[in-house]
Amino acid sequence: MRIVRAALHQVRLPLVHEFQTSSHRKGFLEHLLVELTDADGATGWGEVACPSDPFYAPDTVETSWLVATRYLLPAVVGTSAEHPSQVADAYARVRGHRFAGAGVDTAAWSLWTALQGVPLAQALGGTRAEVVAGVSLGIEPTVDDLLAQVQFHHVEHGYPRVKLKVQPGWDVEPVRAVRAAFGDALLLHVDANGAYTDDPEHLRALRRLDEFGLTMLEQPFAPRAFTTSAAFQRDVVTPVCLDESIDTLDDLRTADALGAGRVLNVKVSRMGGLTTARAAHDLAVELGWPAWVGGMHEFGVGRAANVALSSLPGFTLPSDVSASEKYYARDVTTPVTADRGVVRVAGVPGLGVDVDREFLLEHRVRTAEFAG
Ligand code: OSB
Ligand code: MG
Repeated sequence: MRIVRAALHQVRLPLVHEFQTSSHRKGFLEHLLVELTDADGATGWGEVACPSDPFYAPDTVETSWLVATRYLLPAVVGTSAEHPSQVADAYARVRGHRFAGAGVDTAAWSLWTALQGVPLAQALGGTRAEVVAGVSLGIEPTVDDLLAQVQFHHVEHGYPRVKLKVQPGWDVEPVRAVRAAFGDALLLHVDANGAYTDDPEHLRALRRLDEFGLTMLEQPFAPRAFTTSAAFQRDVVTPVCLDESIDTLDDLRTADALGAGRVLNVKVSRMGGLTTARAAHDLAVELGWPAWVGGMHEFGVGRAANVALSSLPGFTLPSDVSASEKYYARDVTTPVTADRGVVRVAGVPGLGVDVDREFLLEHRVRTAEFAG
């Protein structure tokens, strides 16, 4: 394929339910959509699912826009590639800024699979026709509000796995309440987004979570706190899952060597695209780490890529790929849907969803275009 044109669209969509993590609260999201066009006029889409603020990762909408418009898109326009995994070679000198790179890499995969006439999932090595999805629930104003959210998503919509955002002061109590109300059969885990430190009070609260049979404790400590995480993992039975700690394959090897965790959250955004996410899947299998696909509240473009990736055989735990409707009343693509927590993997060539260009343009904040 030869990439002759690229566009970057910043698009703002309202969220149906405000989402709060240990670091921020959001009522709408702005993501960037990358559109790559081949010499034959075919297009491929990718999503830069970065938060507005640098609280999850250093990346923000503004930094991703800057790096994509100044470095990534000018570098890829005019290049040819035999395979989508080669497209990132054009900007290999760029350090970090993986969210921006993820949008470009995903657009290259979706363009190439459309041109080849194969489903994205199949091209990635996927083997499943459907994937199991879980929901990620934010910090709520009260425990009762949280129980209502679990009731709605787990009981009424049938999502088999529930993940709760936690932070110091909102941890043992909400977990105990959810266990008491919904029982031990619920696949339950917590995600702290790195909000805990080795302060003895923090460690005491985290250790108390060990008694609730959680599937995992996701990212208790700061991204680079590998030795703190390793010391904690030696103390508890619950597996520590690493999210923010793992940007590269070397990070995963480091975590494995130190014993800093036992479960891997693979995110396309955090790892710079489908190419590295797929390689991380392979390495997790080799190292014996159970893995699953995480999300960043993606619009339909990134969500479809997450579903395709989730179909790989080493992703043995439910993914954060709930239906579009959990987040958006209307999406920029044909929606990703779930039936009792099961999402069907698209069997059509390319990404598997259609972009609604008219709706996208209605919600667009700005666009930059590149031709070569
Ligand atoms: O840590 O998994 C996370 C959303 C924004 C930032 C960080 C995270 C999340 C989620 C979202 O948990 C899960 C989803 O997209 O459904
Ligand atoms: Mg996480």
